[in-house]
Amino acid sequence: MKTIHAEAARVPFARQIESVVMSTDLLDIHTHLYPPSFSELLLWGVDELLVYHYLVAEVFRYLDMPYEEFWALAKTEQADLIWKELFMKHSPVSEACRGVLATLHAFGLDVKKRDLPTVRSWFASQDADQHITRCMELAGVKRIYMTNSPFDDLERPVWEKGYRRDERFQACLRIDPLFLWWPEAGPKLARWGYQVEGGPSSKKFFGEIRRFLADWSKKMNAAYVMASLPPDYAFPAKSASARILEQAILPHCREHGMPLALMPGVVRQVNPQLRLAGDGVGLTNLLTLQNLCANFPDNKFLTTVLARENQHELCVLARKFRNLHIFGCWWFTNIPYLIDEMTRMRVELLGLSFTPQHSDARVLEQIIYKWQHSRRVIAQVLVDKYTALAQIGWQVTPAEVERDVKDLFGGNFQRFCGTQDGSSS
Ligand code: FIX
Ligand code: ZN
Repeated sequence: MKTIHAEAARVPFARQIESVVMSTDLLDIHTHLYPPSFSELLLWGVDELLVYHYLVAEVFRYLDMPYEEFWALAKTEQADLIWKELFMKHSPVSEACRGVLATLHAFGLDVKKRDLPTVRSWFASQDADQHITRCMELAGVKRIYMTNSPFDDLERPVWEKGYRRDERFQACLRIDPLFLWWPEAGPKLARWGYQVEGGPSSKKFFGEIRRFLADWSKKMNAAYVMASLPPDYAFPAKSASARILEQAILPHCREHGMPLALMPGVVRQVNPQLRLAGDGVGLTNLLTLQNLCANFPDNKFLTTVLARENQHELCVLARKFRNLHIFGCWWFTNIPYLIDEMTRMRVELLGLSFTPQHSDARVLEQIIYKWQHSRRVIAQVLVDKYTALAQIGWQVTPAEVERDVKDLFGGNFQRFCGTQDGSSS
């Protein structure tokens, strides 16, 4: 009898929640997208969608051609091959394949025709700038957070020339080389005029790295500093990298009130022949993050971890440290099956005090499918949780649902960062 009553209450209630989750505008707090002023760094269109590194990894499950032969093909030829193998010769059921079709479908393109040339010409007729706005509208994205690396030789000149801000985009300072590849980053900093030649034992060293971080944070007006880390990254440690973190990066973040986004768990280039598609995943030792949160309570850590097996421990850490904000279902975990599992686990352990998703889009139009798919899963989790409350007599009001969803879709993140409008200014 009770179950029937709960089910009856569920239907209109569920629709209302779903519609709030599907339509609330959000902040996409980590992507690899750029405004048009970064010219070729902004990737968009069906060929880019098809040669996305997620699909490159998948197509090699079927291809037996040598890797080099694939890389020697022109982009359209690679896209043709991926289309043929992953969409025509097999049904496109993987999340990345389904994502391409969901995106085309959202533009009103008729995917059942399986007509790649027509799709190509439709994209060719789009104006990049207007297309960005349209994609953001379709995805319900208010602002796109970029990944901006001064170490990237294509990107750095754009900043140095003077980038005219595009309100749709927010910069974030990416500094992986400082963490991991000091032998590579050091000579570069020296070349750019920072006096780091003496190494960690010289008096100026850490101050000069801080000067580098301050210069670039300012130039970019960056919302946060970020880096991905290998699973075994250790802190505290005697390594140069751990000392740079303690004596330059963390003080910089404290001084400027910037969170440090740490993304551990990636094992770079487990198969270098796959190039960008060749990175893997490993189980992270989260003691490093625990040490950081415990020893630096005045620093704020934004974290997403790559391995599924780390997700529970990460939630428990977030229960212990309020200077830790969990975000997103990153990369290999950005599949509905795991988004569902992770979001339920997070809600059950943390309530609503996290940011459930980011898109990590590398190709503009991906924001459409990544958000559409994630929103559906998040909606279902919320429906279940609010229904469970209704069954014990607690009815959330429509205004409360809207409040909760806004928090999940950017409000929590902004509060954690200490910004009201999602920018660092
Ligand atoms: O390190 C990162 O920010 C990763 O998200 C990317 O490098 C990765 O290649 C990716 O696109 C994952 O979605
Ligand atoms: Zn990323």
